[in-house]
Amino acid sequence: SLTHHENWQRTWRNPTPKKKYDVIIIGGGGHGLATAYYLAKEHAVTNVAVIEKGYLGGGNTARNTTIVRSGYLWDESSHLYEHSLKMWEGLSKELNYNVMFSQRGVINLAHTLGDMRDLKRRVSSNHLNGIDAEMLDLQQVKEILPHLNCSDAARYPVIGAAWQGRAGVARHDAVAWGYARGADALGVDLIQETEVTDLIIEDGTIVGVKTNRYGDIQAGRVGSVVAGNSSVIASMAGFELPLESHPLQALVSEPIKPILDTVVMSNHVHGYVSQSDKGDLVIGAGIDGYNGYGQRGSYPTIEHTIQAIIEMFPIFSRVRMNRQWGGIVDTCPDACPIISDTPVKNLFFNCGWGTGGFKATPASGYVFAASLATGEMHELAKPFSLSRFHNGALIDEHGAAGVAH
Ligand code: FAD
Ligand code: PYC
Repeated sequence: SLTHHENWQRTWRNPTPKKKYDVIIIGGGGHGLATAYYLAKEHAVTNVAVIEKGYLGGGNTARNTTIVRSGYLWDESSHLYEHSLKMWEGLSKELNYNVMFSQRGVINLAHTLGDMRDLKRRVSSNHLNGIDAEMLDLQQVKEILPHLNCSDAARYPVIGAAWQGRAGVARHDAVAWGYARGADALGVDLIQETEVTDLIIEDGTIVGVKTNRYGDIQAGRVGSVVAGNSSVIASMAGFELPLESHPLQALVSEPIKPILDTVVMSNHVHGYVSQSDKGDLVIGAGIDGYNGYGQRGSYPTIEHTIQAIIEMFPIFSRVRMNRQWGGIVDTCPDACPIISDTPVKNLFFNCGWGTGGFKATPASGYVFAASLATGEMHELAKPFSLSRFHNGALIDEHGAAGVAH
């Protein structure tokens, strides 16, 4: 059937890098590519290279469970994630690329009075920030999730939930590809299979990067957007970041007929599940307890996570699992990102999104582009500066992160 599909056009060029760029972005995941796109589109900064050690979007962007929502607790994060959710609502049109954003709603189950109080507090806080969120009683939960085990005999019976109707899922690859195509069309050079092996710093100012494939490349400014590898780049710059890198695993089942038309998360029994457009159940775990850079799955995590999913949905007990994998997440002590200048002049970091950065891809790129273009942090990014670890202005979003860590 592919016989007549020949001579396909490249979606983006495969350029040899120039000797010098105004901006180099290290890391061609969704966040790096979005940054490059908005640098070119919003700030007319087009002498830009994205340097990616593997292939575009092959890191956490390819490995996540694609949940998009904005129901965070504190104003600073709510503003950022809601900005992102609004951008998602127009993203397919903006990029002329179908990112398959499906606002099928996200339901956060409550199994204890403690859960109910946490969720109520967050829902109230969301209302103060103009974010759609509501509490559901058990009857309303049953109407949305007819297959959920709502029995009193469950180990942790469901007693209610929080619901965000505008939340949902998107197609992870499409987001990376849409931003990549858009950035390339605006003149950005996307350099794949090229690792940044060191930073070139003179008198406290970054002036370029060293690569394993093209030698030294000079830059006016450098943005590091490498998620789980951020500590590695920081060590090249001679400072430490308050980050831990952990594997986070996910798995998908064989495709089955449509059965689940929303996204279900439970902090308590701990698991989250949605059904992709292909029919697979997309299932996620908590972070692995140890630090590591392994992008693979493990049996204990499958067992623990599947236990939780089956406790919630006994109907899935005979569905077969197809694939499992891991990504490396960069977790901060307050479960919030770092979008910041650094002790090295003209070197900026965008990292620490941990288990929850996919949903932030558009806004992260938008605010980081503004910071790289002007040298001044964008208003929405300012609370996420590295300085918060010195002045104590932490923004604790562990509860809203939705993933145990
Ligand atoms: P990445 O996509 O990882 O991109 C970073 C890139 O940097 C990589 O491609 C890497 O190859 C490159 N790189 C690293 N070092 C170098 C170097 N030295 N030189 C050149 N390139 C380099 N978030 C949500 O919002 N919702 C979810 O449902 C969700 N589920 C998740 C489930 C799992 C299993 C995982 C692992 C993560 C999940 N996340 C989720 C988190 C989300 O995936 C990340 O926060 C987000 O994708 C980070 O995007 P990024 O572009 O910063 O990173
Ligand atoms: O951030 O909503 C989230 C999330 C869900 C699963 C992994 N991350």
